[in-house]
Amino acid sequence: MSTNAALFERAQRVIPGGVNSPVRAFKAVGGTPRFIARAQGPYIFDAEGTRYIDYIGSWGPMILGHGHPAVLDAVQKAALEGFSFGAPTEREIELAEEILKLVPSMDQVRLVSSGTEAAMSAIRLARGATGRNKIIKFEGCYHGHADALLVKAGSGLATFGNPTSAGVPAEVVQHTLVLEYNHLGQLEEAFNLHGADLACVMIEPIAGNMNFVRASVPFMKRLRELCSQHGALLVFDEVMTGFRVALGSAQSLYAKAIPGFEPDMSVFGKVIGGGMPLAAFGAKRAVMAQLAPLGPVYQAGTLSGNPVATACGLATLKQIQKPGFFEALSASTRQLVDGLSVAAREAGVPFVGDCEGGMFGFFFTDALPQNYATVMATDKERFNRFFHGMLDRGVYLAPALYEAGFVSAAHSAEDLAATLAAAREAFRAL
Ligand code: HOZ
Repeated sequence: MSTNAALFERAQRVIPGGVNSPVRAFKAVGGTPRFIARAQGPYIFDAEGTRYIDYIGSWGPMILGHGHPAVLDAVQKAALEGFSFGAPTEREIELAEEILKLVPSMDQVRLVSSGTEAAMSAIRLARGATGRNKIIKFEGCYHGHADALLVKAGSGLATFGNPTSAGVPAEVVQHTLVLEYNHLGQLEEAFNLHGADLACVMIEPIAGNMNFVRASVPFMKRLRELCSQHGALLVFDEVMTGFRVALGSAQSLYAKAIPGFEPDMSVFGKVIGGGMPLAAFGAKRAVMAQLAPLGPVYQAGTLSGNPVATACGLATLKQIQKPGFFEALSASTRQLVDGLSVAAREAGVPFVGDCEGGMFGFFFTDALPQNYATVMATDKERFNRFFHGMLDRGVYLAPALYEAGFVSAAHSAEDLAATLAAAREAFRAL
């Protein structure tokens, strides 16, 4: 049997850093990444045969847990019919219909293969539809790794962003303005200065890439107003939150708090593919009509709407619509976050957590952070020691403090109790 350490060494010889996506390398927390051999329900098993209760769920897609029988059945049937045709299928229509039924802000949706591709295409469409170039994003919100979105704040609101990655020319991000999340003053000022040139504002309504931070209702309300006043499209990146925080996604939560609220465009991934490479972006018909082959905005993909991926996504979406699904998932997630908070308090550890639907986050600090800077000011060393304490006790949390966590419908009361027992020990050991 190969050990995780031996596999990591072997992987590093042939794959940069030994991983195909950086956070998997455990660089933030140190130690050896676990190489996963298989998964079932709420558990993953590494190459050494060790079982972990999984709170990553492939970074969100596995809302039903691993290997759900109905999903497996759909995928197996689809695979027998063919892996990829590069031609339209009826299943793509079914998946699009299902998504649109649950997200009334969109009339049409285009299926693609990854969240990065969906966000990148949404920006291009927003620019094509408005005839404007400038975009706003928020510090700490991650929208995949398209060049224009790998950007941090410039020196002021009149200056645009700086690339956060080598290989991204400054000219490519010269139209991207980066603002502080939840900062109303900056938002007003940015629209005053650039409103007439803005194609769109892209936002994670609940940011899942700086752990778990909600956009406040007043902030979202004002953002909606400003976008409407200035003719900029409000783009919701729901790759993480879509069909994960509520059946209607995060936008349904804001619509409850802000009468008539809806984004102009939405980006989805993760849950809609059920663990297969599938993502989507959608908007009202007039905007989507700008997209090729109808309109001048080009976008395409050999594996877009892949028949096996659409079968997986469709079967997953069917399950999450069963009566009581989100109530039960939300209750489990709430129980986890509340239980962790109690355990931390008993151990005298400053700790705060939040959750919505099946998505959660926690921080080693006293008050919930509202933006990237306050997330980064939380206690990283404590987080790292807690992460390893939990891993050693069979609980697999995200290996970086700036990532959200995910609970699945397969996590039982016993799994949650075992997690909290491990947490009590891990907090005491901090
Ligand atoms: N984009 C994910 C972090 N928010 C990482 C995905 C992965 O490593 O699978």
